[in-house]
Amino acid sequence: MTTFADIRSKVLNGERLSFDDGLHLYSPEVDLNELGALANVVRERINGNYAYYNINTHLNPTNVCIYRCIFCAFRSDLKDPRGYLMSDEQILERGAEAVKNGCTEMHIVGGLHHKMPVEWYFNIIKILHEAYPRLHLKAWTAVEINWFCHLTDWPIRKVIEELKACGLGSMPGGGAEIFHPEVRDIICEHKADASNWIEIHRTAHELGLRSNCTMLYGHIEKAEHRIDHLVKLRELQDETGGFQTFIPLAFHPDNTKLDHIKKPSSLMDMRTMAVSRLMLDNIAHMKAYWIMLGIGTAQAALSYGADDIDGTVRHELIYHDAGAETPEILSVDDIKNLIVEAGREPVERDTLYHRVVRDGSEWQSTEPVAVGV
Ligand code: V47
Ligand code: SF4
Repeated sequence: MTTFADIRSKVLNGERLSFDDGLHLYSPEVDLNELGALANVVRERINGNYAYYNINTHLNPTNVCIYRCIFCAFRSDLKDPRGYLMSDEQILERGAEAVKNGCTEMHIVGGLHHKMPVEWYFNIIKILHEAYPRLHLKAWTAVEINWFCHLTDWPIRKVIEELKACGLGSMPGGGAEIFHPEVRDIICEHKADASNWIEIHRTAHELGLRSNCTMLYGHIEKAEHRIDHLVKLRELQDETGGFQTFIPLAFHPDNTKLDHIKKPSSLMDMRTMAVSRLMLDNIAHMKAYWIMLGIGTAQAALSYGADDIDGTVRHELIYHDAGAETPEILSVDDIKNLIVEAGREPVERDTLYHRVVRDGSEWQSTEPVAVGV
């Protein structure tokens, strides 16, 4: 029978936790503060006292989506007046705004539009990269890549190679949701399944792209589904080492088909961050996405396993459509202050975790941030 004391000694000796250990960490008999303190040991072993942030912006070129994930408040039907599709001019304006505001990264994801050909998605990367070559384009989740394979009939490798040639810099971690089919078949039955999602990230890593990974929790899944998900991510990371950051995403129910479910409590958010830090012993960074957690919980999470707070985040829609009450943007000073208030040292990073040094409106990426994973 697993005990917390056994788990603590494993972690302190640098041993890997098993599926059953992970499950035990979700049981109410494990004290949250003790769990957080253990996750904090690992967090500080890997990232010291640093807490990373970046200066970034989001672009969601369309919200029209052929899929109907039941947790999603962002999507729109083709004929719904809420539906939008951005023009090339609007997209380039967003690029100009990002560069003017000192952004180093643009995070691009959106719906799978019923009518738009694959060239439209590729062209977004191409025109932004041509106009703003220093802006890192972290774009298209595995779900979108899977859709591009469907539209072109090309293998995953060719789709990613073409996107790289257009200027793709890395891939965000969205679309992972919960891998286990008992949950996935209910919440997003049509989209890329677990093996597709994993194969796409494996191929991206083989082609030299880094990517992130996520888990959407706090809806219909149980602890065993969450641990299964984390173990699957850990296995791929053992193979490729290509994941940079894990982002646990708390479900926001407003305006979704699951609006009868209460959003997870802050205590659940903290527990999930800590369990993730302990299970994912081979992923360097854990992100407390402040937009989704709220600022207070994100600050506290910096002592429960998290070492990254994402960025200034302009134009976020996915969480705000689903009822997030956080501001739509934070200034760089706000971000730095919230990190300092949490007792950590703020470090601006670029998407690939190089330290960013600024001099007025100029910026340079310098050495990789120190990581002990
Ligand atoms: O895949 C959608 C989630 C994801 C809701 O890679 C929802 O750096 C909660 O992946 N409540 C997209 N979650 C966002 C994402 C992300 C965010 C920040 C940084 C990075 C990164 C990636 O958002 C989707 C889905 O899991 N999502 N609707 C909702 N109502
Ligand atoms: Fe479409 Fe993504 Fe929303 Fe699913 S989560 S309905 S794929 S926009």
